[in-house]
Amino acid sequence: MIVLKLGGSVITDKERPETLDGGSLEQATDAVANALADEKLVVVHGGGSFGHHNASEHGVSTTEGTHDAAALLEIHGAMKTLNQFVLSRLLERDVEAVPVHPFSTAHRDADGTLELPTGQLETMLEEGFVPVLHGDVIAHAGAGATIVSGDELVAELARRLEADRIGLCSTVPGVLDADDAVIDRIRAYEDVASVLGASDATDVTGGMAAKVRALLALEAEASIFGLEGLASFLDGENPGTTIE
Ligand code: IP8
Repeated sequence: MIVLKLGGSVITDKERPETLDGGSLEQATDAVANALADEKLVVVHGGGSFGHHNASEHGVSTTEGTHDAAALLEIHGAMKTLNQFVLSRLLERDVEAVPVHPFSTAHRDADGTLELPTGQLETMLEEGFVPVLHGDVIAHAGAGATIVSGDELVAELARRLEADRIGLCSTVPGVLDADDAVIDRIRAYEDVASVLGASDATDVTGGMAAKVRALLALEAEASIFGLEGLASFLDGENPGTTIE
């Protein structure tokens, strides 16, 4: 079972609001379509130029919530629009992709813990579907609703679905060292603290340090790679950086 994140910056044009990077999205969905044989796959995508600007306009983040339903619908609506684009590109390639919107399924407890039920995902996978989730807004006890990032969903899904492999398709070819060379393997955060910054604990929205920390905490191995590594990852190889 594979959990794959398609980074928002990979599939959208970050310079222009609500604009796809059509070529990259096609390349990514081609790789998914070519790889799928008997493998169970869950796809999660980020927001890129969708969702983030609406969220910052309304002051909503992973910790700052809102009770303004209109603001939530705007953020959620932007993410659903992107989700629809991803789904349609997958369907065009005969991937049986179906949407799962975290707003309707997940929530946070008062301490911020993400509660993400997976019964429907397990049934979808058993029935041969490819669930496609996305970063979203979710109800948050005591705070209205806050953002859940794609990275956070990936980590939680990997845990709950006991994923065998986790892949993060990013705009960089892996975790880079001080000379911009791809680091092959990371076994502990100390291995990379000097390049990623030792005091990055506040970065909860998806900086590389936060990604590495979250992935190190998981049972399964994870890979961070660029779009050019996606096909080989789905083929069972370890492109980019492997996080043990
Ligand atoms: O791009 C963002 O998800 P991410 C979700 O994975 C939003 O951080 C802004 C609604």
